[in-house]
Amino acid sequence: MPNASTRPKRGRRNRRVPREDPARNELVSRSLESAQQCLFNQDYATAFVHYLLVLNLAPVLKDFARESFRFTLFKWADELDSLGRIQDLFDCYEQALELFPTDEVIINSMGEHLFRMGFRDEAAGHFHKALKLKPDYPEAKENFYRVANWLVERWHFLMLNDRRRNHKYQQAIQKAVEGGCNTVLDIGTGTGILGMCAKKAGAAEVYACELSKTMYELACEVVTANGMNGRIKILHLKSLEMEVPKDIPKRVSLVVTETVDAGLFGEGIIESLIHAWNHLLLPPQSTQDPSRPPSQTGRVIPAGATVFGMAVQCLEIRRHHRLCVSEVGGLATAAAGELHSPVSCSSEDDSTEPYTTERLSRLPGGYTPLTEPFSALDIDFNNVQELEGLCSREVRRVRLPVTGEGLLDALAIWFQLHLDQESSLSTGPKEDTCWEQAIYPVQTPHNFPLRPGDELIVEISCRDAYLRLCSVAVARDGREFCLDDCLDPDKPRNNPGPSGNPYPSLNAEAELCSALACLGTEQSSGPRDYTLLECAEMALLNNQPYHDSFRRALAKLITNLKDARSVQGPSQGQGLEVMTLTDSPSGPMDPGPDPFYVLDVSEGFSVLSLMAASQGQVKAYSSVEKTQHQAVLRRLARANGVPEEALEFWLNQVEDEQAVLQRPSREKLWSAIILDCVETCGLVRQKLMEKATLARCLLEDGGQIFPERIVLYGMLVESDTLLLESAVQGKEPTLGFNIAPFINQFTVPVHVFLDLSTLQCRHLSDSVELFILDLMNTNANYTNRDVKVQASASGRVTAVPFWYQIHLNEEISVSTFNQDSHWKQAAVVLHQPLAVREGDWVRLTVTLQKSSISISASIEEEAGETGTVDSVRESAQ
Ligand code: 44T
Repeated sequence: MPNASTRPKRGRRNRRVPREDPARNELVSRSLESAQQCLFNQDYATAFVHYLLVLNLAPVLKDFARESFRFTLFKWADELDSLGRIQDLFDCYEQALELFPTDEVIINSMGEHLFRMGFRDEAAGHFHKALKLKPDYPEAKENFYRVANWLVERWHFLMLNDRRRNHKYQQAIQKAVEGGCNTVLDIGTGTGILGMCAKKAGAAEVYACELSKTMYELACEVVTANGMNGRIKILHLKSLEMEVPKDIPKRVSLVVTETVDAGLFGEGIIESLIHAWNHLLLPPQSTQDPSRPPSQTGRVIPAGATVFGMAVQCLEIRRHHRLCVSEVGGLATAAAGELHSPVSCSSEDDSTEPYTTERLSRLPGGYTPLTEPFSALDIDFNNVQELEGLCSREVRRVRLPVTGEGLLDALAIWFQLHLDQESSLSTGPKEDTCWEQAIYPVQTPHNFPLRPGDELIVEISCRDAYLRLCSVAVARDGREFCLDDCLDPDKPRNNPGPSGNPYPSLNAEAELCSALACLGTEQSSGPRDYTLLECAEMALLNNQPYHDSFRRALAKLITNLKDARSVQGPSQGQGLEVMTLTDSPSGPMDPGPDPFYVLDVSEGFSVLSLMAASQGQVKAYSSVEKTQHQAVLRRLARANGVPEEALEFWLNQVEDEQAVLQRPSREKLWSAIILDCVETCGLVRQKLMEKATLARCLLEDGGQIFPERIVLYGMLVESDTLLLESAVQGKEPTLGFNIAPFINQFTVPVHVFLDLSTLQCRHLSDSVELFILDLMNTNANYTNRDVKVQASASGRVTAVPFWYQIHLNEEISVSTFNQDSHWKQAAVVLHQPLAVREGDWVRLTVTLQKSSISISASIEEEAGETGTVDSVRESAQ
C-alpha cells in the first residue's frame, strides 16, 4: 500500500490551479451572466447560488465580483432573516466566508445578524475580528463599541486597577503556596492574573478555567506574553464541566477564585465550590487528622464571606422600581394596575432578577439609612457541608431596629470576602472600593414611613443559588404590619390567620384593599397580577416634567392645525376626501371632523400616544408591542375617558393586512410622529436621522416630528474614575505582570449609563453646545463640527461628558440631564488626557457618523475670540 503521506493531495489548493478548460470557462461566464441578471431582477437567492458557483470555479474573479457578491449576500440574508430561515442564513455566511475569509464587511454583517438574534458574545467576536482586519472601518467600530461591554465587562478594568485588591489576593495566594499548596486551580481566571500569581509564588502545577471565549483567549495571550506559556494550563470550560483526570490530572490543593458579584452568589460560586470540593479539590484539612500536609489537603481562597445588609430610603431607587405618580401628562394612573420592575426577590418569574446593583455612594440624591448595617449571612467556603446546606437552610427571619425615619425603598447588601484568616476585602458603601452593592428594591405599593422604634422584619433565604432578602413586616407598638402582601404564595407563614395573612395591615382601608387584591389569586394560589416594566420605563412613567412638556407641545400642535383647517374651511383640509381609519366608513365613531393622526414610535412602554389621544379629535397609533403593556394603555384609556377607537396599536395593525388596506391612502398622513431619539444609556438612538428623514416624508403639511431638534451639550472634565473604568491605567505592570496592553484592546472611547451629577470629577469648563441634530430638516445637518471651549481651571482633561436638550418645539424642551430624568449621560474618554491651563482654548472636533457621536480634543494654539463655534458644514446624511 503506498504511503498515504506521499500521495499527491487533491486539496482545494490543487483544484484551484487555473486550467484552460473551455467548457468550464463557458460555464463560468454563463453563470456570471445569470448571476448579474438575477441580481437585476432582485432574485437574490438564485443570484447568490450563481455567484457561489462562479467564484468557486474561477477565484480569479473574486476581486472583480466582490462588491456584487456582497450585495447579493446581504440582500438574500435579509430575506432569509425575515422568513425566519436562520440556519440557511448562517450557512450562506459560512459559504461566503469560505470564499472571502478576511472580508471585514462580510464578517461585520454576519456579526450584525448574530447580534440581532441575541448571540451577543459571538456577534462581538465578529465585530472585533472585522476591526482587527481593518482598524478604521467605521461600521465595525461602531458595532464593536456598542458590544465590547458584553465581551469584556467594564469591571475587569476596575478590578485590575484596584491595587489594594490585587495586592491582597497576591499575598494570600503567595502565603498558601509557600505554605505547601503546590497544585492550584484558578476558577474564572479572567485575564489569568490569579493563576499567574500562583505560578510566580512557586506552585508546581497551575490550572485555570474560564467560561467566556473572549476572556479565555485573552488569558492565553496574557499568559504567553508573561513567559508562562505551557506552565499554566488554561481551559475554556465552566468549572462545573471539569473532571479528573480528563481536564486536570489529579485533584488540586488550592482553588483560587473571584467569581463573586455584588450579591456574592450571582456568579454561581456556591455551585462551583460544591462541585470543586466533590470533584476537583483534595479533601479538606480535618480536625481529626491535622497532621496531613497542605499539599495533601484542599483549601479555597477566599476562605469565606460575611454578608451585611441595611434598609434604605432612596428616591432614585424608588422611581426606577415603583410607580410613584398618581397623574402623568394629564392621565390618572390608578387604572394602570400594579406595575413592577423586573427586580424581585420573591417572584418566580424567569424574567425577573432578585437584585440589581448600584454604587450607593454615587446615587443621585443620596440615600437615608433606615437601619444600622446588620450581618445577614456567614459562609465558610472551606466547609462543603455548609455550602450544600445553604440552599436547604430554613428561611431566617431577623428583626432589625429601625434607626432612621423614611419610606422603605430597598434593602442593600455588601460583603466582606475573607481571603484567609488575616486578610479580607470589603465591598461596603463606605469603603474606597470599586464594588457596587446589591439592591433588593421594595416593589409592593405601600406608603407609610418607618420611624425609630419600629422593627423591620426581614426574611433571608437562599434559593436558586441566589441570596434573597425580603422585607416582610414592620413591628410597631406591639403589632406587626404586613409588607410583602401575598406576592409569593409558597412563602411559609407563621401563625396564619383566617385570611392566610398573619399580619394586620397598617390601616383598615389598606387591609381591605390588600384582602381584595389577594382574593382573586388565592383560589388559584398563583401570584397576584402585575405588569412588568423595565426600570427605565418605570422611571420614564414617573417623569412628570417630561410628560407635561409633551402634553403642552402636542396641544400646541393640535391647536395650530385646527386653526389652519378652520382657515382653509372644513372640506379643504389635508386629503379630506380620504376615509378615516379602521372604524370608518361604518365604524362606531361619530364621523365628526377629520381626526389628526399621531404616531408614537417610541421603543418600549410609552403613554405619549394615549396622551395624544386624550387631546380629542386625535387618532393615535402606539408602537407598544407587549400585550400586557397594550392592556395597561387600554385600561388607562378607559379610566381617562379616551374612546377606545382613538388609540390603535400600530404593530397589531401592520400584521393585520385587512387593516393596513383600510388605512387612508393619502400621501401625507401624520400630523405628528413621535421619535424616541435618545437611548436611556445616553446615546443617540441608532439610525435616528434615517428615521427622521423617513418620518418627514410621512407628515401632512404643518405636521411635526417630536422632537424637532436635539442639541448636544458637553463640558471638559478631569475624572480619574472614568479612566479607571475604561482601561488599565499607568505604565506599571499589574502585580508585575504585563496585562494592560491586552485587555486595553477592549477599551471603548464612549462611556454610557453615567450619572454625571454624582460622577467624581472636576469641571474644567462651562457646558457648551456641541452639535445640533435637526430632525425636521435633516438636510440642514452637518457631520463635523469644531467647537472652541475655554478651560475655566487648570488640570487634565480626561473626558467630555455629554447630554441633550430635546426641543419638542420652538419653546418647549427637556433635558436628558436633570434629576427626574430617566436618561443617563454618556462621556467620551480621551485617548490621552489633555493638560490645560486656565484660560486655554480647547478645540473639540465633534463627528456624527450614522447617529454615533465621536469627539476628539486638542489645544487650540491661537486664542479664540469669543469661544463661539466654528462649524464645518458638510454634505447632509
Ligand atoms: N463583577 C464585579 C463581578 N466565571 C466580578 O466568565 C467589582 C461589577 C463588579 N469561569 C462593578 C464593580 C465590580 N467557571 O470572566 C468571568 C467569568 C468567569 C467562570 C469558569 C465558572 N464556574 C465561572 C464563573 C464565572 O469568571 C470571571 C470572573 S466572575 C465575576 C467577577 C469590580 N460591577
